[in-house]
Amino acid sequence: MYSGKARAYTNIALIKYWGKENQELIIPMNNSLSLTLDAFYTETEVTFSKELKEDQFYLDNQWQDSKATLKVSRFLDFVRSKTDSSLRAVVKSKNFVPTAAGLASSASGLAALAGAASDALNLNLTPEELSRLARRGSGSACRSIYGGFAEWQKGYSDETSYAVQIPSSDFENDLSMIFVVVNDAQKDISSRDGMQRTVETSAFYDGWLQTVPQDLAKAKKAIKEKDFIALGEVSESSALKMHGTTLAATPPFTYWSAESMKVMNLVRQIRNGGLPCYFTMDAGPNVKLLVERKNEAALLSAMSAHLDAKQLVVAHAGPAIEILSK
Ligand code: 2P0
Repeated sequence: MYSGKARAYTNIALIKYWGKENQELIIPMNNSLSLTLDAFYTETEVTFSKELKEDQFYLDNQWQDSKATLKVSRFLDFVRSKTDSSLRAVVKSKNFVPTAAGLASSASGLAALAGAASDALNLNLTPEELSRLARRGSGSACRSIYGGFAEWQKGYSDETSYAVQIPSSDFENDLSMIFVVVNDAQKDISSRDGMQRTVETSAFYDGWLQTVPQDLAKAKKAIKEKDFIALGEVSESSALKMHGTTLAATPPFTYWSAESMKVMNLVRQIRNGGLPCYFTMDAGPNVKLLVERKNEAALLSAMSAHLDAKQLVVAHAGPAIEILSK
């Protein structure tokens, strides 16, 4: 028996990843930049054993059927292909998500799986190698190998596409991210399908790609100079442009709901009232707010006037992946 365990924290992109150059290898069309958070994480234990005939997957102590196990099993096939092992595994994952938030993350899930599986088989990977491995499970997972700010450098091949740490002089500890949960229902279009449809059909996709390098440069400069407003502005702009591409896809789609737009308008109103705060959104209707930690309480109080306190979940910068078994 070979066992390994890891805990990985989710990350939220400030400069978004949206679209693949190579779907099989998960090489993205553009670099992205993220903040790893403390509030949502996944703990995963992987045990390879010759007693097993097939891979088994338990999520939050619930046995998962073959459909749910497929993504895990495909990832393990990839890990097995890198070693001499053909052993099947039991995978036990737990998602730690604040009550009622209803948010699960493929970033933390696949990063934890990569960490646990490589630990079980004693692969002794460097952070870059682990990031490359996590990338094969889910693109955004490659950024969850690091705490604080990370940049996924798109590269041009399996060997050259991985995330790196962005030096920040602890700027991430000056920040808070507030999740505004507007709907925890299953999304209609997965991010994987949504980004592919956009790459193939959106009239706005080239425009999106053209602006990414300058946005990335602005974000890195803002981090270096600890310039919250510059970081907030470019993050909000990156999210809006990414979501703009979906409207010009065929068939068109959007992840926004009426409630998401209400929250975005509220953020603009609060900002115009003098409190610096910005929003970002991913492949679902929930909105994430970026605010300086010193203004976290003020923003929470302003938002609570319009929303149920249960809809608001606060997160701060989180650590790198942790290997727990040794
Ligand atoms: C991101 N998203 O940068 C972007 C912004 C959603 C919107 O990465 O197909 O689960 O497994 O590589 O990483 C979500 O997509 O997709 C995502 P795959 P993934 O965070």
